[in-house]
Formats: sequence, structure tokens, C-alpha cells
Amino acid sequence: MPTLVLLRHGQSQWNLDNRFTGWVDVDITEAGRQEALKAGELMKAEGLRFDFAHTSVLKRAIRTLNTALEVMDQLWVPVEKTWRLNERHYGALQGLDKAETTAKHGEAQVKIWRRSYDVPPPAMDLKDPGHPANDLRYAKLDVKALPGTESLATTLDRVLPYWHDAIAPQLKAQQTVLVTAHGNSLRALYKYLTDVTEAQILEINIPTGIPLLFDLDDALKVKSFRYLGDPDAAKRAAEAVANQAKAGKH
Ligand code: DG2
Repeated sequence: MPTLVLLRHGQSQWNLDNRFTGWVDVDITEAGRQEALKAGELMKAEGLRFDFAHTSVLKRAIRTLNTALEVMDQLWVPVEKTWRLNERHYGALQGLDKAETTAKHGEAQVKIWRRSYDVPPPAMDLKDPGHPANDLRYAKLDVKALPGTESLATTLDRVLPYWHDAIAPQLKAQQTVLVTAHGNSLRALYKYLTDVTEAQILEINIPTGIPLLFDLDDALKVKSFRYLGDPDAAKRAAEAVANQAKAGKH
């Protein structure tokens, strides 16, 4: 049976600092490393044996993947890193404090920027040193493919070619596949896989470091999906993510 696990990286320094991160390459914290270790334990206890793993080109996801695979004694699993699994580019919001942004623009506007399906945050200028066009790791890519901001919809547009070319064929060959990525690049995949509506995806939050296991049929339709470990803990962690932008939150 094709099996897919989606894993958001463990807590990053900017998750802790409550700053919009997007494509900024921040590392995980010690708490994030502990989450990655626990994710590895949960996947090991589930008896998962991965055939392949995919991740982004951002170190918080790469380190989480390596940490979890090491716990499972599966560091040998082949891994592909791709910019297509990077976090959604948060545009001009990258680096800003989430609660301060809410205090300035209001909760409704910030929820639209964070969770709406097709409204992107304000764009980052191409000349901004933080724009991916000015980052060596993307130098071989067509500059037109590199975003200065992304909505969830445009994130899904760049994730999907990778899904169809790289991930889906492995699953169709009955393999067990791990995708370690980010809150919003995983929400995009979640929307695609579960077919939730644009209104429903607004309320979906992916917690850090908790593996989300999908059992798929041969046509890659979702038969069932669940967080590994304590479901209440996963629910509370998702709620905490939703509340990160509340004004006055530190
Ligand atoms: C977070 C998600 O991405 O933030 O870009 O700030 O998963 O890489 O930590 P991640 C960011 P929210 O959309 O939950 O505010």
C-alpha cells in the first residue's frame, strides 16, 4: 500500500521568535531538535521503513529530516532536496514579528495573508537582498520561477510539478515516502491530497515535528490519514500555530 508521511520541521529559531520566515534559512532550536527526535521515535514505533525522502533546500527541514532518520537508523535512505518544497515565500512580511504585524494591520488581514488560499502577502522587491534571485542556491533556476511572494495557491502550483514527477511515481510503485517540509508547503499538499475546500484550508494548521501519515490507494486517493502519537497533543499544537499571530503574543 502506498504510504506517505508529511513532516513539518521542528521548531525553528524564528518560530520561537514569532517572526514570518518563508524562504529565510533559519535553523531549528534545541526544542526543535527534540521534536525531530520524537518524530523519529514515533515513525520508528509505527514500523515505518522509508524507500525515499524529499525535503526543501532550507536547513530547518533538512536537519529535521536527518535527525528523524538517524533515530530510525535509516540515514541511508536516499534523499532529494528541492526548492519546490520550500516554505511559501512570505514576501515583504519575511522577518517581521507576527503579533506586531497583527497589531498594525489587524487580525483579519493577517489571517488572510497567513491562511487564505489565493491572497499573497505584499511582494518583496527583486532587488531586495532577501529575494531568492539574489541567493546563490537558486542561481541555476530561471529567475522568472523565483517568487517575491506566494499565496497558498501559487505555492501549490510550484509544488505540484514535483509531486507529479518525483513523489507520485514512487508512491504508485508502492513505496513508503517521507516529505519533510514546511507549514505552508505542506498545507498546499494537504489541500491537494484531501480535497478540502478553499474555506476549509483556512482553518488547517500544521504543527511542527509531528508526522502526518497518509494511507493511499493505488490511484493515490487518500484512504485515511492521522497524526502519529497523541491526537490531542497534535490538536493543541495546531491550535497554538493558529494563535501565533494574535496581537500581544510573544
Ligand atoms: C512559517 C509558517 O513557516 O508560518 O514562514 O513563518 O513552517 O517554515 O516555520 P515554517 C513561516 P505561518 O504561516 O504559520 O505563520
